[in-house]
Parts: sequence; structure tokens; C-alpha cells
Amino acid sequence: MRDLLAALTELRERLQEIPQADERRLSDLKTEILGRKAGALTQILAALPRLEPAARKQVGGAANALKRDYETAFAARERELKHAGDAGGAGAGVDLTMPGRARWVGGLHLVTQVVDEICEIFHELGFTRAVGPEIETERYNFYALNFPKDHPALDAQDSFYVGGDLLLRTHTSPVQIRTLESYPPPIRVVIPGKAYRRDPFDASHAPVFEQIEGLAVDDGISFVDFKATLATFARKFFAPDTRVRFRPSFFPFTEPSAEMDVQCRICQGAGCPTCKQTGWMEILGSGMVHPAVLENCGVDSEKYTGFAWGMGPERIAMTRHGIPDIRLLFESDVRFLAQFARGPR
Ligand code: 2U9
Repeated sequence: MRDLLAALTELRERLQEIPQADERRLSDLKTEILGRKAGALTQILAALPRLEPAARKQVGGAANALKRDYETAFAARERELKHAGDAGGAGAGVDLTMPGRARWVGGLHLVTQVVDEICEIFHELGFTRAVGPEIETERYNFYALNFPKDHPALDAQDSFYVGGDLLLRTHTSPVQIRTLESYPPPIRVVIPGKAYRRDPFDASHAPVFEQIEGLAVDDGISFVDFKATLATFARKFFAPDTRVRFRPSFFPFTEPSAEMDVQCRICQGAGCPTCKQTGWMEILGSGMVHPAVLENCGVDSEKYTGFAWGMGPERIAMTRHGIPDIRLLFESDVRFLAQFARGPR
């Protein structure tokens, strides 16, 4: 009996091992102590019937109490280990088959993507990107570009004046003027940037919008260079088989002037609501640089000629994707923008 009580005392000390045990150790301990045949405590309990009644009572009481304590300690440790798994630790409670949460990844705005793509195409054609101020003087925004003094664009009703003769530029053309003043030909520049006009904010107009303009000036640049460069751009941007046409137009800064259309991408020229049944979509205005503009910048118009163009990336994005309202491009609604989500090129 004394041996059994000593064994029980020893086993009680080993209770302390349980809170530190990992899953594997816990399972081994359970077998070692409570195992159905060879468990140390099981064997003590099995020996009880052979003891004298008084000894049976003393050893049995202590052995049963110890068994309860073991069972409680094992259960508590098992719960603890399961919880650790739930909290993200390795082991029980982690469902490795559960799908992960999708990470929200941002992208470039559709108009930014179109601006980058257009600039890249002109870069391949030998044009360098140039930028300039958004607040301009009337000279850079109008007069150097051969606008007459009574042109309606100079009216405060049409342009945003910020004081005196300073205004928010109504196009990016002042950057071409600054380039012509600062660098001798040959010049090939493409200018992306914002422009501002006092237009109502409706389905096809916005008071602030992106523009991309371009300019090539050199000795011997002809109308053929002008048409071929812009037609090449259209075929690189839309598709290699894109048909283009040039219609006569008028701008104070170009002579002759032309608007370039591409065959409607939606109806292939047959006529549809998007192209207003014409089979064509206008994508840019252009022309040979007016000699007066070259002279205003100190460039000899007898020696040099050039061509220039301007286009609206919002409008081009709308043409390409069939977007019906320009305001969708300003509202930052991710449900709309996510359709075009792409990262930096
Ligand atoms: C210089 C000489 C010539 C730039 C040009 C256009 C025609 C044109 C519009 C297209 C849509 C502006 O965004 S829009 O409303 N632009 O039609 N722009 S030629 O001509 C220049 C510019 C600078 C020194």
C-alpha cells in the first residue's frame, strides 16, 4: 500500500507537465497515465480490489481524485491548443482549404492609361514629351498663336481668368510656343496636360480636361509628313487596318487646317448611333503651322515648316470603349473604373 501511495504522490507531481505539453506530448502522457491497459494510474486503480478494505478506501480515494484532476488538466490543455490554432498559429483549428481574401489592388485611371499609351506611340515616332505651366499669359495662350484680339476665347465668359492678363490655359499650345522660343529646329514634341474652359459640365463637356498636343518643325516638313505621321498614330492606337480621313477645318494657328476622323470602330463605317450614322469618328484637329506663329517665336518661316495637332484623351477613351458620358471619367466611381483597371505600363 505504501508503494501505491508513493506512486500516487509521484504521479500528482507530474500533473505539472500538462500545461507545458504540446499536442504530441499530451497524447503520450495520456497513454502513459490513463492508458486503458498499461496506464500508470489505470494499473493502480486495477490493484484496488486486492487491497484490505481500509487501504482500498485510502488508496482508492486518492487515486480517483487524481484521475479526475488528470482528466480536467488534459481537457483544459486540449482546449488551449485548439484555440491557439484558431488564432492563426500552426496546428489544430486552421482550415487550410479556406479560400484567401482577395487583396484590393489599385490601378491607373483610364484617362491616364490613354495619355501614357498615346505619348508612348509618339515617342516611338521620335517625339519627346514636354510640359509647361497651367497658368499662362494672354500672349502665350492666344496672341503668339495668331488669335485675333476680338476672338471669343479671350472673353472672361469663355476662359478662367485669375487676374490681369493671367488665365488658366485653354489648351496646351503655350508649351509649343515656349519650346519654339527655347530650342532651334528640328523640334518634335508631344505635350500632355490639363486645359480649362468655361464650358457647362454635361455629357460631352468638362470645364477641365486632358489634352495631348504635338508639334514637328524642321527644314522641309511637308503635308505628306503631317498626314503620314497622324495616320500611323491612328493605326498604332486603334488597329493596323484603321481607315482615316482628313476634312478641311479652320484654326488661327494652322494653315491649312484639318480634322482627322477614323472609321467607326463599332459599325465599321456602316453607320450607328455612336458615330451619329456618319460611319466616322473625329479624333483630332491638326494642320500645318501658320507662318505667323513661327515668326512670333523667332523661327524663320521661309526656311522652316511644320505641323501640329491637338486631341482630347477623354474623348478618345470614350470613342474606344463606347463610354456615353464624359462625367463618368470624373466621378471616381470604382465600380465603373475597375473595368479598365491596369497598373503602370
Ligand atoms: C503651335 C502651333 C499649332 C495645335 C492644334 C488643334 C488643331 C485642335 C483641339 C482638339 C480637341 C483641342 O482638345 S481639343 O478641344 N485641338 O483641333 N490643335 S492644331 O496647333 C498648334 C499648337 C501650337 C505653336
